[in-house]
Amino acid sequence: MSDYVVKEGTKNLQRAGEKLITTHCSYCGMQCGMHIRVSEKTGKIKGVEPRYDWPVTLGKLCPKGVTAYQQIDHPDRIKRPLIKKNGAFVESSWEEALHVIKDNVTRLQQESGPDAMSVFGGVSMTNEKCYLVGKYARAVLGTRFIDYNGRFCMSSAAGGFLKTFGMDRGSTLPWTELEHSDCFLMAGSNTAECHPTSIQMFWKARDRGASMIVIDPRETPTARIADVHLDLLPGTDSALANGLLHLIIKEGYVDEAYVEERCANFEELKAQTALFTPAYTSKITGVSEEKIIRAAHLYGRAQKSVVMFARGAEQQSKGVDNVTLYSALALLRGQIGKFASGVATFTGQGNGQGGREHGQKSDLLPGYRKITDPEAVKHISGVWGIEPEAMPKPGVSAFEMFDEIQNGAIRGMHVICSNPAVSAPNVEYVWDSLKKLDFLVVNDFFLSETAEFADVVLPAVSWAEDEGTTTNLEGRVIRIRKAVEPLHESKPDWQILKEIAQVLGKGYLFPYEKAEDIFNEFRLATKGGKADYYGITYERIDRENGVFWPCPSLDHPGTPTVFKGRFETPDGKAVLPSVPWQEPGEVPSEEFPLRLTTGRVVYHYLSGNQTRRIDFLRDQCPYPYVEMHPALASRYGIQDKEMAEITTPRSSMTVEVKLTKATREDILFIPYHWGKELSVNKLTNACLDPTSRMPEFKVCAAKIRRITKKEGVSHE
Ligand SMILES: Nc1nc2c(c(=O)[nH]1)N[C@H]1C(S)=C(S)[C@@H](COP(=O)(O)OP(=O)(O)OC[C@H]3O[C@@H](n4cnc5c(=O)[nH]c(N)nc54)[C@H](O)[C@@H]3O)O[C@H]1N2
Ligand SMILES: Nc1nc2c(c(=O)[nH]1)N[C@H]1C(S)=C(S)[C@@H](COP(=O)(O)OP(=O)(O)OC[C@H]3O[C@@H](n4cnc5c(=O)[nH]c(N)nc54)[C@H](O)[C@@H]3O)O[C@H]1N2
Ligand code: SF4
Ligand SMILES: [Mo]
Repeated sequence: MSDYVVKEGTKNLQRAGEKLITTHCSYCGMQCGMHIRVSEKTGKIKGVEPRYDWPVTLGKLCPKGVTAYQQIDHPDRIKRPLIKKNGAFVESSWEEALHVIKDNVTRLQQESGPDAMSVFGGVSMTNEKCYLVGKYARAVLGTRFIDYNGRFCMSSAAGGFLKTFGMDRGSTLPWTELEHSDCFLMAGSNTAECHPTSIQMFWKARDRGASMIVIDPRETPTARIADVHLDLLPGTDSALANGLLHLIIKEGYVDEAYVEERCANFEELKAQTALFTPAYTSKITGVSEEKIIRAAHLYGRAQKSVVMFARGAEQQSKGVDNVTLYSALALLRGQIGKFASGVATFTGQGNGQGGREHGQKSDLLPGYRKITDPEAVKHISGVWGIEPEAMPKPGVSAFEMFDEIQNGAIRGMHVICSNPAVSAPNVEYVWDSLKKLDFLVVNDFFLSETAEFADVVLPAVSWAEDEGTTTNLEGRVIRIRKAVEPLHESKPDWQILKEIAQVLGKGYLFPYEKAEDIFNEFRLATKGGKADYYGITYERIDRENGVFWPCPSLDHPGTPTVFKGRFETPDGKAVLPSVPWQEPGEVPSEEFPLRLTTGRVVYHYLSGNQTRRIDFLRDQCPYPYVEMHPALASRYGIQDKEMAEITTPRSSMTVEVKLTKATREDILFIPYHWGKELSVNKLTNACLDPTSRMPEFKVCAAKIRRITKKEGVSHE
C-alpha cells in the first residue's frame, strides 16, 4: 500500500479517519490530478477530490473523473479467473487457469510455430505494464504478432510527427503555457467533451484576448466558443489545411528566417498549395471562402499560436497527411520550440503517449526503437537477457491481426486492456475473427464484449489497486499510486504476465517483485532511444511534479519544450509536406448519399465497458443516437426522437434520432460507446492509412430511413 499521504495543498482536504492518496484519473490523456479518499477503518475508497496543486489541471475533474472510483468496488468486477466450459464461464482457481493457458499456448505453438499466438494490448495501463506486454509477446511467447489499441487512436499523430519532426512527442510544449498563447487552431477535437479540464486553459488565454479557430463538421460545445468555426465536410482536412497554408504564404505570414534555417521542402509545399485558392478549397470542403480567409488571418497574425488536432483529423485514411499539413502551419509561422507556441495532439487514452513508445506497436521496441534496426535489437535483447536472433520480426497492425486470424496465421490471442469487439472498425468481421480463434485469453476487470468470446478471462485490477507511471498528453511522466488492495482474487497485469511466463518456463525473464523493479529495467531499455526515460525515477517524479521525456540522465532536467534548437530528423530540419488532396476511402454514391462520422460524448469512455456500468453516467446517456440536421431529416420525413435505420456498405443499425442545427446538413453522427447491435462500428470502414494503419473511423458513406411505428423497434 502506498504510504504517500498529502500533507499540503491549497485546500484543506484531509478528513478525520481518512487517508488521501495522491494520483491521477484513470481515463483520458489529461491525467487530471486527484486524491482518492480511503477510509482508514475499512480500507475502502469513499470518493475523490480534485488536486488543486497539480499544475496542469488545477483542481478540475470532469464527470467521468469524479465517478471513476465507482468502478473499484463495483458488483460487476470479475472476481476470479473464468474458464469457458460447454459454452459458459465457470469460476476457476488461478492455478487451473494458468494450466489451461500453458496447455493451449504450447499446443498451438508446437503445431503452428511461435507466431500462432498473438497479443493485442492497450494503453489504459501504466508504462510498466505497457513495457511488459511487449516483452511478454517477444521474449516469452516469441511471437511477431503484437499490436495495440493505440493503432485506432494515436497512430496517425505519431506517423505525422515522425515524418515532420523525426520524433513523436504529442505536444511540443508544456500545457501550463497554453494560457499565455494568442491563438489556437483546433482541428477535429471536441475538447469541451473529450478533454474537458483543458478548457480552463483556453478560457484563461481568451480572457487575455486570444482567438480560437475550430475545424469540425459539427458545431460542438468547443466550436461554439470559437471565433471562427470551419464546418468542413468530413474527410476534407487535407484540402482545408492546404488552403490555409496557401493563404499563410500568399498573405506574407511566413517566418522566412525560421523556414530557411529550420525547415526543408518549402518550395515543394509552395508549389503544391498554389492550387488551393479560397474558392477551390471552399468547393472541396464546403466551408465558405470568407471563413477560410478569416481563419488564415487570425492564425497568421498571432504572435504565439498553437496548432492542435485530435481524432477528427487523424482517424482518416489520410490521417498522417492531415497531421503533417496542420503541423506545417506552425512551422511556416516559426512557432515550434518557443514559449506558449507549438503543435499538440490531444492524446486520447490515459497513457496514450507512454504506451506507444515502449514496444506494444508491431514494429517498435522500448524507447521508440525500430525492431528492424539491428542496433536496437542488440540493445533491447541485452537488457532482456535473450539472444538477438531470438527477437521476432515486425508484425502487423491491430486491425490487420484480424486478417491474419482469417487466413489462419494467428490461432490464439491474448487481449490485454482493450475491447476490440466494440472499438474496431467493421466490427462484424472482428466478431467473426474472434470466433475463429482456437484460443482467446482476455485480461480485464469487467466482462467486456471481447471477453465474452474468450476461453479464459483473467481478472485484472483497476488503476487504483496498483502502482506505476503514466505519461500524460504533454509528455510528462507522472505517478499512479495504489489506494486499495486488489479486489477479491484480481491481480495487476504485470503479475499476471509474470505468472504466465513462469508456467511457460520463462519466469527468469520476469524477476520483478513490484512495479518499480519493472520501471528500473524499463529505464535501461529506453536509454539512448528517442523516448529516453533513463533519467526519470519515482523519487524525481514525486519531487518535481513529473518529469518530461526525453530525460537521458539523472542530472538532466527533462524536456518540457522540445525542438528548441533542432528537430530530430537526420539533418535537424523539419520536413514540410507536399501532399495533394485525396478523397477519403469511401465517398457517397447514389445508394449511400450521406457521410457518416463517429465520435464521443462527455459521459462515456471509449468502448463504454467501464462507464456504462456507472449509474450516473449511464443515466445521462443511456443509448447511442444519430445526430442530424432538421433540414436533412425533413427530406426523409423523420421527426426528432423517432427511430431510424442507418446503413453503410457493411451493415445496418437502428437508433433514435436527435435533431440539431449544430451540424452540417449532409452528415450523420453516431457516438460509439456501445456494443453488439448498438455498435456503430458495424457500419464503419476499415480502410487504413497507408503509413499509420489507422482505420477511417471518421468518414464513410451511409443512408438513412425512418423506422415506422409498425416495425416497432425501440431501445427496450
Ligand atoms: N468523454 C470522453 N472523453 C474522451 C474519450 C471518450 O471516449 N469520452 N476518449 C479519449 C480518447 S482515447 C480519445 S482518442 C480522445 C478523442 O477526442 P476527440 O478527437 O476530440 O473526440 P472525437 O469525438 O472522436 O472526435 C472529435 C471531433 O472530430 C469531428 N470530426 C468528425 N469528422 C471530422 C473530419 O473529417 N475532420 C475534422 N476536422 N473533424 C472531424 C467530430 O465531429 C468530433 O467533434 O478523447 C479522450 N477523451
Ligand atoms: N467508431 C469509432 N470507433 C473508435 C473510435 C472512434 O472515434 N469511432 N475511437 C478509437 C479510439 S481513439 C480508441 S482509443 C479505441 C479504444 O478502444 P478500446 O481499446 O476497446 O477501449 P476501452 O474501452 O478503453 O477498452 C479497454 C478495456 O480494458 C479494460 N481495462 C481498463 N484498464 C485496464 C487495465 O489496466 N488492465 C486491463 N487488463 N484491462 C483494463 C476496460 O475495462 C476495457 O474493457 O476505440 C477506437 N474506436
Ligand atoms: S478530463 Fe480526462 S483525466 Fe480529467 S477527469 Fe476527465 S476523464 Fe479524467
Ligand atoms: Mo483514443
